Amino acid sequence: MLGNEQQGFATRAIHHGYDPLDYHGALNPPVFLTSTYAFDTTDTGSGRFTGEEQGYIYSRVGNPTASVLEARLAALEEGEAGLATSSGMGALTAVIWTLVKAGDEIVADKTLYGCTFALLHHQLERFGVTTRFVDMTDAGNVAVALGPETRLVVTETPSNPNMRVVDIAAVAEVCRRHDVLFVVDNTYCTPYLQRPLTLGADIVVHSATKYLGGHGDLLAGAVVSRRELINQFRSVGIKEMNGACISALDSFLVLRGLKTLQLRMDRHCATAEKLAHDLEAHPAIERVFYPGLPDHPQHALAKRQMKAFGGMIAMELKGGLGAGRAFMDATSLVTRAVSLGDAETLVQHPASMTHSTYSAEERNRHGFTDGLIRLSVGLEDYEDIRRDVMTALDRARQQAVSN
Ligand code: 7XF
Repeated sequence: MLGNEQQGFATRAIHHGYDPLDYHGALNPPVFLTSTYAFDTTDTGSGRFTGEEQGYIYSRVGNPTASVLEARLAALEEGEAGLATSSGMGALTAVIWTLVKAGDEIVADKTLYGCTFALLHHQLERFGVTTRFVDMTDAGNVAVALGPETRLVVTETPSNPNMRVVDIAAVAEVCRRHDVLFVVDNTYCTPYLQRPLTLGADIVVHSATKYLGGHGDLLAGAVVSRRELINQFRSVGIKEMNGACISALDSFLVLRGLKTLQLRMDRHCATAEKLAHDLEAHPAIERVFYPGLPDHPQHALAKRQMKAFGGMIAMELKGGLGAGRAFMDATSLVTRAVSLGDAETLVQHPASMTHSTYSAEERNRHGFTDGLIRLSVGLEDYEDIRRDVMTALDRARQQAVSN
């Protein structure tokens, strides 16, 4: 990591990359609401375009408020440089479109957020880029799937929605041996719980819409990697391809969210872990998917790889889809909504919502059921969350018994 390595995570999340004394003592970074930047001479302008001169050109390529966020995210992920984007999908497409060409292959884990799956499986195929999906909970499967045309390996861990955990160090080692870049979507964990670059990954992507922003009031994304790659993602992926630059206002809001990231994550994790145990004991539940539970298949790996087990829980009710839908309709405090990482506890049904980009056959092949329900555990009082969830489970069970 560059600079400030002696400072702790919370300190970096609050301070890194900004000195108030540079801006009239303003405690918070100014929001630079400007699309373009004046050049003092023609030479300055053309020099900035060739890269001989440092400085801003146009806010699609860089903005001073976004720069503070980018430096801060790089410091938190322990990477050389960062790029902030308008959404998580903007971050993913900036990375992938910069690095692949027709004829290339990608190897990806078999469970990914629905639109990441759709991008890899449905959209990139139209441009001659094919993806092989493998079960990355066994790193050996990655080695088998890699071919001469493979450019990228892509995973999320824990995976959205079913909480499988991938061994980042083991997959990174396979990628390194084959000279293939390894991309990890760290949205579920945030750099507070897991830092993929320190485990050997090459590129980290985020949906900053989630825990990093933390308040359900913005869309944003981010990439952290080596400076050379970040420069390419900015000048090709964002500048010439997807145009998914972050706005100064959203940069400010993510910076504001980061100040409490550690506090919020500690609370999300503590509440989710307690709730996962309580859910397991409820008679309406068939199975709870949470890496903090001792019977989770990758519990030992999660303990090693993550600082805590995160705020996301997936579960399958007895009675499958019907019971799951009855449960969702019976909650009152818990809000029916997609997205995650907000202060509010959210519940959603992946098969018909976030992962409806998979066909029923694909959901089956990729390993998640139509009955799966996903909870994003919020920051409300534990007892209030527990009571609402347990009452809704009781109601779903009564309905299943009476049908
Ligand atoms: O473009 P976005 O900021 O919405 O981020 C896309 C994205 C990327 N990676 C992961 C692991 C994600 O979960 C997401 C967005 N997921 C939301 C969800 O699962 O609820 C999207 C709501 S449809």
